[in-house]
Amino acid sequence: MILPVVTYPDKRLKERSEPVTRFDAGLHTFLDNMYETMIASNGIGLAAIQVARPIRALIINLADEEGHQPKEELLEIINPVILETDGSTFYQEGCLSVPGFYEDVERFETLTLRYQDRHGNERTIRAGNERTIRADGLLSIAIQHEIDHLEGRLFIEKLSYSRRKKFEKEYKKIQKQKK
Ligand code: QAP
Ligand code: CO
Repeated sequence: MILPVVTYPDKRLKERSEPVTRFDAGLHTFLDNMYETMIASNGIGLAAIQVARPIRALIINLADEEGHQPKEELLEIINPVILETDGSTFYQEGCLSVPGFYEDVERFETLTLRYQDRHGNERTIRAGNERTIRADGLLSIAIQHEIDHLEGRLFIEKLSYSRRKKFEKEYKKIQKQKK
């Protein structure tokens, strides 16, 4: 089922999401619906709050070199915790909740992440543990972007004052064109 995507300036996007405690069929159906919604909207990442559910769940499905997005590559990340970060990098980000606007944002270059899968599987951290990701490149950026959603933060809040003003102006224009 495709769910409606909450868009800026909807106040719900500022909400802090709560930890997932039940890894049941209801969660699995919801994650499946998130995936369907993300693909239908041409997205590569989606946090639960973007479809109006304030829970600490996000999905990421990056495209490969051929531009394909195989479902086998889908990452379902529940209750994530960033353990380590390193470096800094810029990338022109977008967001399904801020349609039509893209701007350069600074992020950590690499990070180590601990999270749970849809079954709640999580283990103590050891090198090479399958529930710990060492992410770089676009995956690292996508993880940081989506975890920000869990804290009620949008990428546009990371822009400088002047770029933020430019955004507000452009976004109004984009919104008008849609009507
Ligand atoms: C977050 O973003 C992200 O404006 C995912 O009209 C951003 O999927 C991950 C999208 C940067 C890594 C790097 C945006 C689709 C999709 C739009 C998205 C639009 C249609 C954004
Ligand atoms: Co987003």
